Amino acid sequence: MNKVIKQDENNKDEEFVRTEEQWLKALRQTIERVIPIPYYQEHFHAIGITQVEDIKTIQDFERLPLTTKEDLRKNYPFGLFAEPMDNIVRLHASSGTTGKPTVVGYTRNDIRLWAKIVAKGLERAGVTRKDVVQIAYGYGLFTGGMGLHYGCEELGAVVVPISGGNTARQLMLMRDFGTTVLACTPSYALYLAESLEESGISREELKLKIGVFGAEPWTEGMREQIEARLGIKAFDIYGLSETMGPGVALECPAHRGLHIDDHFYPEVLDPEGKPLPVGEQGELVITSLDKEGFPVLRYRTKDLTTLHYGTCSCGQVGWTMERVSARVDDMLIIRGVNVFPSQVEEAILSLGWFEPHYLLVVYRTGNLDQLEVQVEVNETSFFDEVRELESRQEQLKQRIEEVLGISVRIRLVEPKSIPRSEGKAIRVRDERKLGRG
Ligand code: DLL
Repeated sequence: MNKVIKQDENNKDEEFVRTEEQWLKALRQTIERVIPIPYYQEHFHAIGITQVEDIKTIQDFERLPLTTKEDLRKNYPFGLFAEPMDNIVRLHASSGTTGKPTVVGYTRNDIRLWAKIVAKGLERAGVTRKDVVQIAYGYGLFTGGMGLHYGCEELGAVVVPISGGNTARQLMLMRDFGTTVLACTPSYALYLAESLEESGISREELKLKIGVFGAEPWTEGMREQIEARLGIKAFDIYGLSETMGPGVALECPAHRGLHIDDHFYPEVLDPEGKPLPVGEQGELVITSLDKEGFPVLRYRTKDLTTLHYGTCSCGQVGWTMERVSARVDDMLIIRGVNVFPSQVEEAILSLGWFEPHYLLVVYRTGNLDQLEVQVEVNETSFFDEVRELESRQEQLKQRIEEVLGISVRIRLVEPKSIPRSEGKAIRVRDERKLGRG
C-alpha cells in the first residue's frame, strides 16, 4: 500500500491525525464490532479469520470481504446492526432504484458523532454560529436534511429546516430570514437561481454567501454557473446513508478536493476489487471507524474518485478525495463505449451558450444504440437566427463527440422544457430498458 501516514502528536483531539498503527487500531475496533454478526462471521470464517487478532497489518485488512448494497438488502432490515434495537434511536433509509431500501440505524452516540463531523466540515468551509442556514435537502428517511440540520445546530448556527421544494417560498424566506448559507443539491441550487431571476427579488436583497451542495455528481462548470448566478462560494459535500449520511467529506476554501473526515477509512479499488495506490481513480470503498449502530466494513460506494493524502493549504492533514465524477451505476455503455453524464455536462457548459439543463436519452434503432442529448436553449438564443442556432448545435455535437468518441444526436429544446429537480436530478432516460426502440 502506497500511503504516507504522518504523525503529529501535538494535534488537538479534533484534528487528530492517525498513524498507520492508529488506523489499524481503529479498523480493528470496527472488525470487533461486526464479528459477532452472523453474516460477517460466515464471511470471515470462509477466509480463515475467526478473531480480530488475525488482522495484524493493513494488508491483512485488505483481505477482508467487501460489503455491497446487495449484502445490505439481503440482511434487510436490521440484520447488519451491531447494537440491539434498544440502543438504536434513529433509522434512515436510502430508496435505491430497485428492490428493498437499505436501512441504517444510529445509536445516540452515532447521532452526536454525526453532528460533530458535519459541524467540523462546515466550519472548515467557513460557516459559523452567526450564519443562517437554509436546509433545502429533503427531510425524512433521506439523510440530507437531518444530517445537515444536526450539524448546523451543533455549530450553533440558525437552522431554517425548510426541506426541498416550494421554490417561491424558499426565495421569500431566504430574503426575509437573511439566509447566509444554502444547503441543497446543486441541481436544486441552479433551479433556485433560475427562479430568483424571475421572482422580482433581486440578489442584492439576499445575504447569501455560501452554498453547501452535494448528494449528486456535479462539475466545475456547474459550480461556476451556480456561484455566478447566486453570488456565493459553493462547497462540495459528500456522503451516503450507508456510511452515515452527508459529511463523510467536505471541501475547504482551497477547493483542492474534499477532506475525508478521520472517522472513515477510505480505499480506492479497481474494477476487480484490488486496492489502487493513492492518486489513481477507482471505486471508493469506506470503512466506518467509530460508528456503533451500523458499522460498515469495506463498503463499496460505487462512486468513482481519486484519493490523496497530505497537508492542505488550509492546514488540514489527512485524506482528500477528488470530486466524485460519477457513479459506476450511472455509466451508460453505448456501442461499447462508456459514457458518463458528467462528461456531457462538462462539454455543454464549456461552450457557454446553453443552459445547464440537459437529458441523455438512449434508444435503439435496429441493433444499434443511439444517444440523443437534449439541451435547453435560453430565452435569448431562442429568438436568435436559425442559422446561428444551427451552428451552435453543430459545435456542441462536435465537442461532445470529441469527448465521448461516439456520434450523438443533439436536440435543442425550448427554454424550461427539461424538468427541474428539487432533489437529485435525473440526467438519463434509457429507453432500451423500457423495451422501446
Ligand atoms: O446523498 C447523502 C448526502 C446528502 C450527501 C446531502 C451530501 C449532501 P444517499 O441518498 O445514500 O445519501 O446517496 C449517496 O449520492 O453514493 C453518491 O453517488 C451521491 N453523492 C453524494 N454526495 C455526492 C457528491 C446522500 N458531493 C450517493 N458528489 C453517493 C457526487 C454524490 N455524488
